[in-house]
Amino acid sequence: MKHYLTDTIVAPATPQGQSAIAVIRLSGNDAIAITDTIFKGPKLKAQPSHTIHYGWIIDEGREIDEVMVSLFKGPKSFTTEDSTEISCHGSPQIVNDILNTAIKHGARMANPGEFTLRAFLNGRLDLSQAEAVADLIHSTSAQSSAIALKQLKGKFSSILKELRQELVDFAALIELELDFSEEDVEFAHRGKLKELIHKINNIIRPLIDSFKWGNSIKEGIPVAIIGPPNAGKSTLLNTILKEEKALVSDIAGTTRDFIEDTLVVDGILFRFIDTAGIRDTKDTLEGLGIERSKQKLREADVIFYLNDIYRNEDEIWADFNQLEFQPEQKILILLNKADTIQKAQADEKISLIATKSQLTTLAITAKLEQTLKPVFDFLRQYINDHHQAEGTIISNVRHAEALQNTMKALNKVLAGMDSAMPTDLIAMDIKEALNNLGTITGEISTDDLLDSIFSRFCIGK
Ligand SMILES: Nc1nc2c(ncn2[C@@H]2O[C@H](COP(=O)(O)OP(=O)(O)OP(=O)(O)O)[C@@H](O)[C@H]2O)c(=O)[nH]1
Ligand SMILES: [Mg+2]
Repeated sequence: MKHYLTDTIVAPATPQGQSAIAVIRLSGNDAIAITDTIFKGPKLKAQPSHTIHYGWIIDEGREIDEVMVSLFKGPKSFTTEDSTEISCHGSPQIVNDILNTAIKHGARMANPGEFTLRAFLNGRLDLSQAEAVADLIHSTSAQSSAIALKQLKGKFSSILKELRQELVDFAALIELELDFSEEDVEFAHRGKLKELIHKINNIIRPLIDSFKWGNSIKEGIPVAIIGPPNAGKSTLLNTILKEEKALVSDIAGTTRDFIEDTLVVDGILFRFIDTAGIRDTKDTLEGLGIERSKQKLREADVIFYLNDIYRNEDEIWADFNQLEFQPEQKILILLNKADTIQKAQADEKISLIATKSQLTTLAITAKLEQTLKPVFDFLRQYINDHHQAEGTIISNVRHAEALQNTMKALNKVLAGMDSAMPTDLIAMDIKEALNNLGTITGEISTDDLLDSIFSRFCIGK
């Protein structure tokens, strides 16, 4: 078991680069003493916690910067340890000088996420809350930060901890039965255990189901733009992103590899993916690109199927039917280059395709942003149909897997009871469920798990 230390760590808490203010934080047994050594101002050790002090950072008599120091005395700090935060001028040179001075006087450069790791190890946050801190920092839309904030507040953790405690109580009774095995007693009421398992399953099933939406919100809902070459897929991507992201030309087969970027629509992150035009080809490279288009088609939640509006509708329909869609995918048919035909003709085309496909069909001019409003309305409708205002949404793949494994183990317990399996085997499955539940909040954790979680954090968090 690796030993996590209480030595004093230091790191910048603000990004590299020039800014009005930069913050450097220290945490650990000597955080206040080290800061006192390098700070010309009031003696921090003698000051009350949660106060802020004006002074200078000094390195062997040399003034480095005029700063404000915030003082947090343990256990009422983020890490629960003694901590200080030095707010200095936001120059990379000053930040480096202050870091080096702190290190010279006994601090150590913090590892990524080490402040939050300490908060977890010292019981200030559980593991899922610590992960929520990282999610919050990395969130790129109003919805993903809302999910992270909810998780940080600990509702999800407290639900799981309560369930786990109830199961622990049963496990203890079952263990007791094993101790008295030759006496054939039943301490753990089987009917009540079944009830509890059904209750747990009923709570974790919706959590597992919420993961797909939660993950899409976190990573961006994938929208694949698919269609034959030259339909204007890259043009559409560029107009949506308001950026010349993809190369556009009248040569069929311009886009060879997929190109993607994200955009927030009504607080939800979408990932728009432009793909190579799908057609029969003998060109090896183009063929590889088309394979990737089909892969993106499979992975997408939403599909924009794009075609030239003047193309024969039987051909559009035949091509459409060649594609393999997944049942839960939402498809929008777009007939592009509406600027090239009369409105009446366009309307007729739309109604033909819409009747055949029973799908929303829109005429657009991909290069004109003002024609795309109905496309964004379609996405808004998609959000409305999927958004769960109530209930907890999980967005972390680790949590989803642990919940699935919990449910698997619990179903084994149920099956075991129904087939009168020996108590010791049932006890093993209960333990398996407890372990899985425990890994989410970190009641059960290993160094490897902690390393893999916290190494993804930024330095200084
Ligand atoms: N008139 C008109 N032309 C358009 C429109 N959208 C795209 N085009 C033209 O259609 C041609 C093909 O556009 P792209 O965006 O490169 O088409 P693509 O679907 O990405 O084509 P590939 O990458 O080859 O699969 C270009 O000459 C565009 O200028 C539109 O709304 N109206
Ligand atoms: Mg293209």
